Amino acid sequence: MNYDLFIFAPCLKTDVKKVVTKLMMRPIQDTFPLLQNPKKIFITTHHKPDGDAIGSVLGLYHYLTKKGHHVIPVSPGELPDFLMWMPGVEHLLNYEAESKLSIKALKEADLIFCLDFNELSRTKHLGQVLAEATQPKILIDHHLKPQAVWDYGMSIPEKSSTAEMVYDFINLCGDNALIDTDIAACLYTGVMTDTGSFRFPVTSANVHAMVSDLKHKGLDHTKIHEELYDTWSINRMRFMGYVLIEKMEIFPKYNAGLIAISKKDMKLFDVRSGDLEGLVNMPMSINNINFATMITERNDEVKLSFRSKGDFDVSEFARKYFNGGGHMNASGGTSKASFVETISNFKKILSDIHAR
Ligand SMILES: [Mn+2]
Repeated sequence: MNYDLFIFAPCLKTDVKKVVTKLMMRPIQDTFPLLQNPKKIFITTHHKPDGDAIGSVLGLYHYLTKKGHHVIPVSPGELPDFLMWMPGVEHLLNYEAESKLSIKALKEADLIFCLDFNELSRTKHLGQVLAEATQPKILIDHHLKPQAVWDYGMSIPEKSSTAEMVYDFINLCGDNALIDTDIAACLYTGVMTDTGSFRFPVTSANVHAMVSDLKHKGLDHTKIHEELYDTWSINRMRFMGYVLIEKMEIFPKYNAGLIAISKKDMKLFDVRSGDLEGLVNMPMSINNINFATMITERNDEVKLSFRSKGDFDVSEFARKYFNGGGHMNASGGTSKASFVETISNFKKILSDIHAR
């Protein structure tokens, strides 16, 4: 493993009001002295958590608990059903449903771990509470361009997943031997879902070496794959068929595909936002399509997800046009315009880009 990756160029923290800049985000190794004796540790992740978010949180939860710490894992909101099997999921607090308990845990915590996001706003309502918390904040994340609010951390966009980075963190701590089947299941879920089952370019030799190690520790990968991908409801499958026939537009000239789903569509099939997982990728299974977008109507905003193949940077695209960000080949954003307006805005941008 190349530990050089863990040595950081210091990044600047800018306090806009006071125009004070200070050096920060010390390397994760600097947290080791803080973890020498039992601590109260709050772990959280992004809103609408996915397999990597919950896999990382629970993987780290099991590890730090084994080390004798008192750990409270908190999700900013509800979990999708396909993650409800995960070991330790019963210990997770849901900030939206259990905000008092979550805030109490945060106030009592000595340390705060933030996993799989790098802007506080990604935790939605929890963001303000986190911003006000004065305890050391530790970042483990692989998204581009982190906000400068963390005291310690690893921010490595080249990493496949936050789960891979939690694995690296455990190894850095010299605790590879503590990885058991629960930790292995959590970390495998994160790395498998974030690499599209080991097909995306971020799937490095290190990822396969990690999985090999997890297999040696008793990982049952078939069971995990079935839990994640073979537990659809009948409605979800029929909804997928409906979307592909009625709601997908392909623009061969632009090598692009668009799926747009309204609240009405979802109601029609009684599906929830977790059931949309993976749908954005579908257009990219079509020959010559290398840019896919999904626009979904939510209660308070319109959400956009972007995927690409090759060197079209969708994190830049999301940042430039839709107040978003993410990774080079997978990103997301939002729009304050209506659902219908957002669709036409998007199409306009698509044709403008190609007119240039
Ligand atoms: Mn991730």
